[in-house]
Amino acid sequence: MKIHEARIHRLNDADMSAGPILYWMSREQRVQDNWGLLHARELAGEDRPLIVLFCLVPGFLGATLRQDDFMLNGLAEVENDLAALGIAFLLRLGDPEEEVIRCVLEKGVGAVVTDFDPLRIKQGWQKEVASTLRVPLIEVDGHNVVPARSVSDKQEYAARTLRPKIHRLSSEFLEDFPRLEPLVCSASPADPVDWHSLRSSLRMDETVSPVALVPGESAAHAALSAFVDHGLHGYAERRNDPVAEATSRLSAFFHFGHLAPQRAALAVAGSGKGEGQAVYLEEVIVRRELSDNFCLYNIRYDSLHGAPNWALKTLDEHRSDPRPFLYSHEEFEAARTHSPLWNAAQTQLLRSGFMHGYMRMFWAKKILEWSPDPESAHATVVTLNDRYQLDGRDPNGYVGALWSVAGLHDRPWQTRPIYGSVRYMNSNGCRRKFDTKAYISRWLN
Ligand code: FO1
Repeated sequence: MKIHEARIHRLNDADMSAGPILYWMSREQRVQDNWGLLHARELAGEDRPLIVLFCLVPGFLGATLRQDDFMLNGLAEVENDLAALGIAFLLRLGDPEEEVIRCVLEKGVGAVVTDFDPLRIKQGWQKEVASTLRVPLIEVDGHNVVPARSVSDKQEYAARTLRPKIHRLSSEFLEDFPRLEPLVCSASPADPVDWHSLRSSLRMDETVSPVALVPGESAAHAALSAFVDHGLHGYAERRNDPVAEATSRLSAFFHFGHLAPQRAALAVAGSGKGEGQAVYLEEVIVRRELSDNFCLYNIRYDSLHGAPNWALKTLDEHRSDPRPFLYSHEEFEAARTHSPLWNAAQTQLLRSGFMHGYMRMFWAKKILEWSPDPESAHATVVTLNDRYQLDGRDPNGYVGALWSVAGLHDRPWQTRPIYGSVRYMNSNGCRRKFDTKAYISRWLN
């Protein structure tokens, strides 16, 4: 079955040669609903082996035991599911630029397929590999319903400018996935990964403990069906209520690729549950694709200077406004501020690796208000988000940080101290939305 051409993007112009097809798995760590793996399977056809390679980079962008544990457990499930289809799974420790080339030479690989990922680190790996390889390196967008490279060729200003482009194309791209077929021509079975010795060899930062959420493709599908069955109706009202915990909590499964956002969109679109559907589809398609669009076209996506000029100007004009409260990075990290509500949010983050979307905005905006300057505020938001969120180091997180601190994809509001015309939020706003007392006692006692 041919996958949609627009999902495929050649990263070099080498010709395919004989030998196995290699799928270099990175962002989409799942077996089914994976356009990159489906394309690699299509290239393998009936007469070539197909090998899947994951390059494990210890301490990737500051990842701790929390994220690594979640990811490794998910990869163990990938190894099992691939074996059942006669597809070898290799895991190599170290620099992907070297490991991919080594694997290609070792196995006599004829072509390599890998995942689209707008993050600078991934683009760098792929560029390096594409220029060294003598065989094709083919990028497939397995993360977006409408491929990021097709939906727009520039940084979009806001959801309202991207939404019509997505709506126009979604009927063409919101298609169901074919099942991944077992391999006909299996490679010699690879030795199973020795997960135990791998873990002991990794210098994982154990100061951030694993979380209760069960990782992996099957747990992700269970979470999706639970959300569609119970979380969708009333989603429109309750999605901003952190006590109701009404959100889909699928973000960690999307981040590690255990679940395709397209699968979630298909399940929700097909659920027939009217009111929550439209709101959720806006988030899982438009908002998520807006984040990939921003990171793809703005290399300063993880810096304050990736923010729109109007916001940088207004924050600069208010740089020397008095700060009634000031906290250091360590005080924020330890949830030691004067605000019980803010401390409850930070405690939820420290303990559960998750913070509800609405609280994330309040939490980040207060860091802007209580930091010495916008640059250090933004750095604190990104550092804490990436260290403690299970879904940190993700385009969604970088966009969320800049939306909260510096008005990205938002508009100017009435001016006030410190914020300038960046949107203000406070605990009264939270109190209007949900039972803040219940939330505080849930996390502070
Ligand atoms: N991707 C990889 O290809 N190799 C890794 O070792 C790796 C580790 C990792 C740890 C934490 C984390 O949050 C993400 C990690 N990723 C890794 C990237 C992840 O797979 C996603 O592709 C991106 O972070 C999302 O753009």
